Amino acid sequence: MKSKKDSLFDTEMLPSDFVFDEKVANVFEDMINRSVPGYSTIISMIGLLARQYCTPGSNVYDLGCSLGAATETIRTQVPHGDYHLIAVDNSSAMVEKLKARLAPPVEGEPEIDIRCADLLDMNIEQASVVVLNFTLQFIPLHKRKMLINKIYQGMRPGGILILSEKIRFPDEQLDTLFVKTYHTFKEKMGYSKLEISQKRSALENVLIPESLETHKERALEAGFKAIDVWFQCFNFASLVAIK
Ligand code: GEK
Repeated sequence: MKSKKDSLFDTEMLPSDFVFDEKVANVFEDMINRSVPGYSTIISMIGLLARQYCTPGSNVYDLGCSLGAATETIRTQVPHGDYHLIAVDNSSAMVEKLKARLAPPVEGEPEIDIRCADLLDMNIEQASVVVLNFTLQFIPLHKRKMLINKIYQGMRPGGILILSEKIRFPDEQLDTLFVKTYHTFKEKMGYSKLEISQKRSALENVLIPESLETHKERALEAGFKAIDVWFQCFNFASLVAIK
């Protein structure tokens, strides 16, 4: 079913923090496609990456799966069905919607193990592919190191972590340039100045971006052998880290 149009912030409202509730789940597909430059490209490429890295008998995790876009692309792209695909989100509205809209697996594809849980409490084990597609940015800063360490510990050697994030730039001038350009992008995608500014305020305490350097250092400290950016558009980037 096609997502409804996101007009959640189009009338003046009292400031409050953004939450992933039913109202957001109902418009999520439209919201993320019009708010994250390159989102659909990133989703397709996650499929191509998973295809190469998903090993027989392993677990594949989509952490903060929302409506399961990454999960679905993995399921269709990985050429064998010998793996366990786990999609996790702590928003019950997202999980219910995902369960309702998910097509049953075609022959040879695995069932999807959908869980409504806090990813911080999840056991990660025998993972060949772990996806954090615009999720880490919502995890409190002081818990991020512990999470990346846990993911690393739960991965098979040679496994891949795909980490997509909104990023900030240490250079103030560049940061301003990218944020401004991003807001122009949102206007081009049909959002008004009021919608852009109200959404920005709602996300201020909830979505905390970090620099690429911070993400890279944290992954290397956890033990990952290599990490680099494979996609970037303004202040949005996706990285791969190899164990
Ligand atoms: C996609 N990956 O379409 N535990 C589990 N889920 C969480 C937690 C947590 N602690 N914190 C936030 N979430 C998706 C898009 S959206 C990105 C991810 C965005 C979930 C939250 O409920 C939401 O569904 C998701 O992380 C972030 O490929 O909205 O910008």
